[in-house]
Amino acid sequence: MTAAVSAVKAALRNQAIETPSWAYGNSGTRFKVFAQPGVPRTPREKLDDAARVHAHTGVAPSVALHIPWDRVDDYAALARHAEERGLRIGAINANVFQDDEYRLGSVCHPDAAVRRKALDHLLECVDIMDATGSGDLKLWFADGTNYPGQDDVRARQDRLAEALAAVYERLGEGQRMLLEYKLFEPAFYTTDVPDWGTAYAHCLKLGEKAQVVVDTGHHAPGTNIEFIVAVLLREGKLGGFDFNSRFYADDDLMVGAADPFQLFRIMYEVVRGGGHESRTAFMLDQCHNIEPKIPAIIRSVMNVQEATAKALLVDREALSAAQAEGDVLAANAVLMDAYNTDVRPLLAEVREEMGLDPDPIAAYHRSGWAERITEDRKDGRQAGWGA
Ligand code: AOS
Ligand code: ZN
Ligand code: ZN
Repeated sequence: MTAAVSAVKAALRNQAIETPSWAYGNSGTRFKVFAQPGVPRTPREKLDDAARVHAHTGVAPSVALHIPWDRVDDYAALARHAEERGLRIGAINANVFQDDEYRLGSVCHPDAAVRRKALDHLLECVDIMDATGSGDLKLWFADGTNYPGQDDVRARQDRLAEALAAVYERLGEGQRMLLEYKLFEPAFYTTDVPDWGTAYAHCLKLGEKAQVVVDTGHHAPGTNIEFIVAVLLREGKLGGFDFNSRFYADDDLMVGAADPFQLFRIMYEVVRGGGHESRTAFMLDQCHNIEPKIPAIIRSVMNVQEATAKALLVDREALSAAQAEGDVLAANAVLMDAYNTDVRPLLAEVREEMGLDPDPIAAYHRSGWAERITEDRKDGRQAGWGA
């Protein structure tokens, strides 16, 4: 094995992909949520399922929580439940969009009382970080307006800045605030954090604990996401990803399903910028509405691994030489050679070296877990959106 291949394998072994608790629960569109057998009823059962994903892939050691969907009385006990299964609690996702009071927004709402309620929730999420050992607070705001003139767009930015500053103040040692942007939806005229520029401007003012999250489904069609990734990494402001695929808008389909080439281009910029060795969080933000959830999450983890392996295989020396010579076609060919490499045998080897089955999905199907949870979780209310 050449030194280069062993370095690629080491990077793949050390990769960590975070799975979202909500992906294990029932989900759907506004038209219909299709319930699936065996779906978890509690946050603990979501962690039990996440532990299966980690057991078969070896690279999914943390789980993002969503509060209040994952509300429990004792968060330290929940973290211990995770630990006993070889997991840790990842990002705490705040939810300031599901209550009636938030009709006109949360931290940007014109009424100070609503803003206070939203801020209290964000601060509570930092308490949960303390209790669970989580290092990241993930903030996505549904705030915005639907009609020109509905509210003062600049005043809303001031309110947002005020809330973010109060939360930033509360962060402890080693804790980060990750600010996620999204072009539109649920607001259709203005969104208060619509793009990476707005998120970056707020994070820059706040300080180094504040960083931007790139959700791959949150851009206008045709946006060059890898360029955003390159720029944010260069500025030390790429906090992490919410990975998923989109064909139309915020589809939340499996990462790498719609456009594996885009995922490769993103991962190449991550590798180029040292993001795979830094604290950049590689999180999934997906919902599995019609496909079986655990195998879909395993498939998503594998898709990220495949894109990463291809990105790591880019011959950087040959690429630099072609770029320096201005040889457009040769430079492009270097990237395409890496993208067109079948990395599945390499990943199978990596898994075997980690003591895992080379085919995680087949191993999951053989494990009997799906049959077991279908049997064990017959009674009680399944977890789903808002629960
Ligand atoms: C919403 O569109 C965002 O992607 C958020 O990350 C959100 O919190 C997550 O999708 C769960 O609803
Ligand atoms: Zn997201
Ligand atoms: Zn989203």
